[in-house]
Amino acid sequence: MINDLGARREEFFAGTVTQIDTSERSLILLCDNRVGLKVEVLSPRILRFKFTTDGTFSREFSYAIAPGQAQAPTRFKVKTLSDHIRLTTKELICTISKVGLVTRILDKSGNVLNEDEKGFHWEEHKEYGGDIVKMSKTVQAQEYFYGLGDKAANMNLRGKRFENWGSDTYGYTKGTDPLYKNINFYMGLHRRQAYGIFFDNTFRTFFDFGSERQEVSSFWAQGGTMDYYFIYGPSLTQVTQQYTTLTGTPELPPLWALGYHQCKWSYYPETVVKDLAKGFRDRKIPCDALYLDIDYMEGFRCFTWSKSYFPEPKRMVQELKEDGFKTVVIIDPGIKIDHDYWVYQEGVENDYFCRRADGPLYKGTVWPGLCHFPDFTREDVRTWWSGLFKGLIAETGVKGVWNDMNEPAVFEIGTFPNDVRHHFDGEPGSHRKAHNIYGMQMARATYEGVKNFAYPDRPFTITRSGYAGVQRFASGWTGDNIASWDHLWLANIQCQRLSISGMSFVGSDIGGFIETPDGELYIRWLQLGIFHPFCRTHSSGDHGDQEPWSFGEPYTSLARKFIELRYQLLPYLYTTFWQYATQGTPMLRPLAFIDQTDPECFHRMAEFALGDNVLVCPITQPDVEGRILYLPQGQWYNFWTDALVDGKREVWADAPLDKIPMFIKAGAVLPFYPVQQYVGELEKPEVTLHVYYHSNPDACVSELYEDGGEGYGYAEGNYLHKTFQTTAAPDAFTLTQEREGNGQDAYSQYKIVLHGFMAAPVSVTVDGQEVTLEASSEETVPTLRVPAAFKTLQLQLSTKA
Ligand code: MIG
Repeated sequence: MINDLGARREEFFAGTVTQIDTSERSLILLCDNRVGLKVEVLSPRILRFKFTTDGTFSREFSYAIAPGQAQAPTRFKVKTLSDHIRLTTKELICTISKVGLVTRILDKSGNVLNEDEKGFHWEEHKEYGGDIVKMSKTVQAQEYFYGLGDKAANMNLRGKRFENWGSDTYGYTKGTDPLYKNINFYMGLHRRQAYGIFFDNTFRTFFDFGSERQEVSSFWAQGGTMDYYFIYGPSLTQVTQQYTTLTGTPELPPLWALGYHQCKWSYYPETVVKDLAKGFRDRKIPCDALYLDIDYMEGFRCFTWSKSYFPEPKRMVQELKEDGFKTVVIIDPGIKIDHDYWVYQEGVENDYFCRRADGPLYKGTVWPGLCHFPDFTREDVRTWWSGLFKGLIAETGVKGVWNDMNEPAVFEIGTFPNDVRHHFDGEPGSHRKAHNIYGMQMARATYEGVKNFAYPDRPFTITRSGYAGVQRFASGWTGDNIASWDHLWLANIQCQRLSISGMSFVGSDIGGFIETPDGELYIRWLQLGIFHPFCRTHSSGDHGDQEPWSFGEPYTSLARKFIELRYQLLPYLYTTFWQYATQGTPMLRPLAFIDQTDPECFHRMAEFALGDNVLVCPITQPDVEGRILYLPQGQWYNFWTDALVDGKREVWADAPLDKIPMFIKAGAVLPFYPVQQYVGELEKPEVTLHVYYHSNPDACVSELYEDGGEGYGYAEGNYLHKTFQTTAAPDAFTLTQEREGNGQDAYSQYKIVLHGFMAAPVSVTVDGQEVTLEASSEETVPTLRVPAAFKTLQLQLSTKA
């Protein structure tokens, strides 16, 4: 294989198996040339393959894998045959050749899911030592590839090569690679079955999906160990779920974090921030969070405040809070070399900063000028960093922290030189090994600090860089994009891809960071952004204003309309987040995740679902009145018109500038809040259940998860998980509710709005009691109110069979 070092070099392969051992969880094979393979059986569907080239397996340590993953051992059988060894679990068959350790994984019916081409091989890294570890696999017939985090490429990765080496890619475009995040996880889909591969290696890694040779996919790293997990679905959603529970899920965010956020580089001084806040409230445009970018600091010194711009930060933050705004501040890893600066002093005194190979502290130039950088791969350094947030969070009242520049980015030379040393939590190494996890460990330290000082409130953090598993510690954004239609298209793909790669709490800089959108582009972007779990307008600020009202009418009213829709969708978004937090289910779902049996869905990328019941397709072109999109199988209601549309075909959706193509699954129950200017403005917001008719006798299931939206009461059972089922019979329609959890309803009644019913029902009973429909001139669809604890709502229909 021609590797990234550009030359053909000598490659080595496994020899012949001479020793076979099994333990409770693993099969261990050793070859005559000291190459070894440990196959660990994590579950009937998850196998881990870890190789050695010298007879000893590296220590069991991973930044990616969430702690507490150890489960009861899984039963498996091992059989030695003439030329191979066969391991079987309840779901999988894995064969490993005795010569060369070439593996093949099949489902229990014998269909090949994944097979090695050459399998494991390596070459020596002549310059740095260690192995360049490689794996090659056969591309299956009609195989599609997905995943890999933030890649700015088509949804299907086939035919392309990618690199993971976190980079500050200001103004990237489609095709720029690598980007900010390093998520070594991809999925393959063929013969309607999906599997995933997570390559847990922190060195610079590469993934080739038939780019170098059409029939071969491969992945390799410039050091470390060939250590990968094979995850069998069979559905794509199950693959992401298993990967995400392996590498962890975030805790539930405070509900306000799902509101609308406003950011710019930078809002200062205080009067500007106050005017901004007033701008939202005066215009009645909902907003929950305002951001302070690097200019809030004194000379870009982290954990300080500019005395001239923000003389009394605590008072300002408190005043913003009284108006419903949460303050989020940026933090960078670079600590200014300044002998009079306490953070610098503490770092030097305790030797917390990274050093060069030959001993001196590493110096790099970023915003503050020359800086040292904490070694976040040391526990004591992380603890110190966490403690630094006391002032911002506990004393000043800041509610969230935004981790930037943590690839790590350094002016002029890009990142740290390779020789910079890192502790790597007990296995010291160079920046080559630590680069890709540096940002994640910064995010981790920040998260722990914010969480500690925010308690009993919930923490909120964001990060630009990260490695697999970073989702446990922070939400993310897609970095320095551009105010262009191409970038709006990209934002859609990148957020979906991050979501299926285990990181759902993501969004893009709405409107674009670099340059300024016109009103039309801004509104089209916002229309997409309200469906992203993280919803923030951000801009570099040096070209023009980018507030929802910066473009004048009709744009201001349109911005308000869509931000209001975001606030109405909050109970649905929160439920979708809860599914992600508890089951690893991606919040944004490409069509391939919705129907794995329909090949048309495999390459579609503009359309996506948010959660179980909402399908969206953004407009990413100027001056259009709508677009063609593909609706997956089933029946869908156009959200704007309530028209019922059959899926599994292309449809035209009208979408002048005041609409985005948006469809609701027939049979769904969609919970809405009333519009609020910020989360918590209404003490007891009434939930409206939008019920969408379907004529199916099989139940359609929708969920609603609710808790305090803040604090940890849910851990004590103070939540309500409601399951709604809708079923149809001739002349009748039933909605049932089941409730689990000890929480209290924040409201006594639901408002129920009936969509898609040909006529108002002739009678309605709620738990046996007849109720009347509300006669309201405002409502164009039948509406009623029912007690929040209702069990069965029975609608008698006369006209619709
Ligand atoms: O070198 O803090 O991606 O969101 O506004 C630029 C200033 C540093 C890059 C971030 C961007 C942020 C900006 N930062």
